[in-house]
Amino acid sequence: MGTNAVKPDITIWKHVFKLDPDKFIDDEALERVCLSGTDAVIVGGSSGVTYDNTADLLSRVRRYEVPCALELSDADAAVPGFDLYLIPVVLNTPDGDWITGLHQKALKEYGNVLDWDRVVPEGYVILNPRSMAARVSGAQAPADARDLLAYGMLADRLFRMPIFYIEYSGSWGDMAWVREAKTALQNARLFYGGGIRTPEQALAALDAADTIVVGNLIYENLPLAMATVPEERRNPETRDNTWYR
Ligand code: 1GP
Repeated sequence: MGTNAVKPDITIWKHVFKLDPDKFIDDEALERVCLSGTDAVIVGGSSGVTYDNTADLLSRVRRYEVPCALELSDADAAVPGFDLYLIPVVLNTPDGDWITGLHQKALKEYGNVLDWDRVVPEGYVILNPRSMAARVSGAQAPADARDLLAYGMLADRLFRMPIFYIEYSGSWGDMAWVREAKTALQNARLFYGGGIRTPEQALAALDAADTIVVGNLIYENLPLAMATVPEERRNPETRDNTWYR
């Protein structure tokens, strides 16, 4: 399970699929995801993620050329060989464990063996209070769009994080809020994830954010999930894959 020689460039990602190692996906469905034209596959989940189910999913995704990133929320599941390691820092929780605590503990153990060139911090704001991510991290949803915008400033201007991730996991978000938050960003890329269930929602989210993340729909309705990939990427004739490796 080698890492791709070329580091994927997150600044050109428009669409990514997020696969949960704790959920079953058969080989045929996985092949469709990996050949869909999506810019990358992110492996990650909020519960039931283990070293073994993460390593298993990586080895299966590795049959294809699509870049594969691990969104790491538990150091025990730090499997080597991913192209990138996305590290969520939850900006809207009072629980320091999810901001620096768990990260410091993980670095104490693995800091010396990390390929820092492939580590990408994500400034995360979790807006769906019923999501597993919110419950696990104790995230407190922003009260209004200006609250969210200030978190964007925190990620982009203060912490200089390359990704500001608006996470509505499991529910469709407020695109007016997303659009407003984007105005705070100078360098960070705005990721939006949550409740994308139709191609129309994918387009609306892409209009507000830089990169959209589609998760649950893969498991609920695969043909619809395929239809969320931007048209120019879906067609192998028009797709530019030169950056894949
Ligand atoms: C979850 O942002 C992703 O981490 C995508 O959300 O599963 O609701 O598509 P959905």
